[in-house]
Amino acid sequence: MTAPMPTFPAGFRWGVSTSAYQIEGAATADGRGRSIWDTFAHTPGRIADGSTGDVACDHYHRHREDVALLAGLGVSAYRFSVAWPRVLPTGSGAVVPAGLDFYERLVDDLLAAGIDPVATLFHWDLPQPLQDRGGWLARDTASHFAEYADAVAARLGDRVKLWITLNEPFIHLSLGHGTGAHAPGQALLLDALPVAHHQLLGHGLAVAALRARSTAPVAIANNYSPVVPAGRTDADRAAAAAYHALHNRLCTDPLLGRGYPPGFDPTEVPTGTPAVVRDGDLDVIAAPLDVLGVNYYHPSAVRAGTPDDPLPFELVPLTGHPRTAFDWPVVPDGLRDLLVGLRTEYGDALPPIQVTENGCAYDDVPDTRGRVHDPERIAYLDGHLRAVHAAIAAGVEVTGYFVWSLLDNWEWAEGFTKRFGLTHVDFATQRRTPKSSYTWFRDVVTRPTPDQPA
Ligand code: PNW
Repeated sequence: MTAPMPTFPAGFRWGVSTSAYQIEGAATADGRGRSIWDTFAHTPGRIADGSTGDVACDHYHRHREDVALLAGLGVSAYRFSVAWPRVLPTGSGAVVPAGLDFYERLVDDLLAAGIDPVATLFHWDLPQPLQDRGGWLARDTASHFAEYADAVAARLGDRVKLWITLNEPFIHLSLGHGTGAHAPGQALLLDALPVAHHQLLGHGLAVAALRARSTAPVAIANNYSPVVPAGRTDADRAAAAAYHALHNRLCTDPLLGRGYPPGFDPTEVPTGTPAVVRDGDLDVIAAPLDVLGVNYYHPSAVRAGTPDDPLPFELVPLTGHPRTAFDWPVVPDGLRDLLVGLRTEYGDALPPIQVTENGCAYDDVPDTRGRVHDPERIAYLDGHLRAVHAAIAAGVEVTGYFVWSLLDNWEWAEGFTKRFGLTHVDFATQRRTPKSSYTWFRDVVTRPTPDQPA
């Protein structure tokens, strides 16, 4: 780390992120219903190490210890998600107060520690009974999501400081319903596009529900991946444009009032069933956002597909960069290019941005004295923070940055094999050990800024 880290604007929000199914455990506590991830994880062959999130980091029973880790880190915000099946075990109908009690304790402990609670409402754990009625392929799921948002805001609307409706609707579409690598395990390719529309419709309806109960700002967290053509041919460039439209524009263009990108418009999905996109839907979806959440991990390289490929592109490894334990390329400048690119693409329609996830997996192991050294993670975060600063210097309004993740946790289809935490977790004992990246990030976020003397 060469030059000192540049200074961020006064009031910049520093945080870390987690999600419910990845850390909470307590899968049957206090009336929690089942989600599609319980079903998926308990299906043999779906998870790399055969594990489930039944216990995960046991955060449900250890949230005090985890709030103390947050306080020790010095962050001003914590992004967590609320498990829909804890609040509404069947997805709709009667609220289980005990489920909300847990989040109320968490939020109150955060506030007492001076940490802003940032609550995500849907981080992929759809109640299984809603999946049994069609899940996000069914239009009704959008209105059930708004009912759930109303129930959470009725309890926490006076204390949550930022709402995030959906986490990464594109990844939930593509991995959950396009390829089937994630729950609910459907491999529908582009026939899954109604899942995007119904999630975004649910988002728009939830925005209205949240605003009726809470004065806190409202956001959505999208995953973005700058797309690089694998070769110099026109066909590869066209494939890159197509993948950009799908990954980066499908869930951003309609939110910012532009409708769906050509080629991936759910209106065009051939069916004999009622129209997916109905009159007025696009207005609901384009409800003004206070913040755009940007989750960034890595760029994507694509080449043209062969004529019999079902999709107009093929993803290939992006070479020439260091790689994480997930085999994802480490490209810090991709984050600057992405942020500047959003500004260029959407201009004044772009709300202020907060980077709601950024981080990396490495095979972190405690040394003989129990300490965990993760210099690769420090280098990753250092590079990406400089990229955020460069984007701010170039005129992009970025008002916060959250590391994924506070804790090593249950990494979806990878089970416990991928460690993203600033804090090491021994899953056999639940012992938490802050890594050297935790200390490094603490030093970054607690530095005095010119406008905020120590
Ligand atoms: C995000 N990809 O998921 C999620 O929001 C987190 O829950 C997750 O733990 C984190 O990133 C790390 O994976 C992604 O294939 C899953 O590019 C897959 C991709 C990107 C993000």
